Amino acid sequence: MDKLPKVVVLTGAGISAESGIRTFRAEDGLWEDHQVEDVATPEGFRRNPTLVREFYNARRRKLFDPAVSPNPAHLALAELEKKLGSHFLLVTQNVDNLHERAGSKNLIHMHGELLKVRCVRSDKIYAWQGDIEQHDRCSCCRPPQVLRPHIVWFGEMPLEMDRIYQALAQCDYFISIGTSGNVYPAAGFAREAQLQGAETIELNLEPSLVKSSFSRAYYGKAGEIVPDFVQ
Ligand code: BJW
Repeated sequence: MDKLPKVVVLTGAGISAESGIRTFRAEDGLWEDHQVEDVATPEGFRRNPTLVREFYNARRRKLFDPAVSPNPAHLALAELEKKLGSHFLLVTQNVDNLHERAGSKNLIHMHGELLKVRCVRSDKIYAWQGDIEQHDRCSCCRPPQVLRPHIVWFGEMPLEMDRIYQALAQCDYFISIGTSGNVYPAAGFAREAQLQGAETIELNLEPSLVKSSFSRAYYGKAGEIVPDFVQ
């Protein structure tokens, strides 16, 4: 078992594109229809909670669309985890549930999850499948408090950073899939892993903004190049 390489995989919106989930920065991406500061910042939520709830409610509903399901890239990563066991860590920036539906277990959702909400006062997290309505409140506080999407917005600290940096420091391979390299700290992970001695590989539709952090790169659709690469 000790001879198995240690692998950290980072995924972004591109891995779910072929499953019917929109990316952020494409011409038909989510940010084309919305101002980032209106829907993905704590200030935006304070200004207009109804707009923000509706933005995430619509995206949560999409996860229950029968046409949305894991594609061969999600499935290939779940297979890789079966081979590598605890030597494998999957860090996703995605808030969808397609990695877990494909069977991935050792998984960190660093930007949160659509299927969770949390109390604005205590930070207690609740599983949530339907819409968040204006009247929905927590059951942890007296008086009950407002619930917000369990999503990491701009200016907020991404989740489980200590565990991620520890894995980056120890990995032999760092593989980045379907992310544009626009958003930090995730965009800095490849450089971090490279500085610590890992081989870094980019699998994406096109060169990302941080392409110089990778020693190898393969370009194409995730559903095609990821299964080929991890085999
Ligand atoms: C395909 C494909 C196919 C398509 N196959 N590929 C100035 C400098 C540096 C940093 C900052 C700065 N000013 C502010 C910051 C920090 C800020 C930041 O990075 N801002 C930048 C805009 C500059 N970051 C933060 O605020 C973060 N917090 C933070 O920094 O805390 C402090 C801290 C300090 C030190 C250590 C640690 C922490 C929080 C960021 C939260 C991001 N949140 C969002 C929205 C919420 C989630 C949601 O609503 O879903 O997360 S933003 C959005 O972008 C979302 C994504 O997870 C994230 C990344 O996007 P992603 O996945 O890369 O998608 P796209 O659309 O950009 O790219 C898709 C790619 O796929 C493309 O390349 C396509 O080509 C490709 N593709 N089809 C393969 N079929």
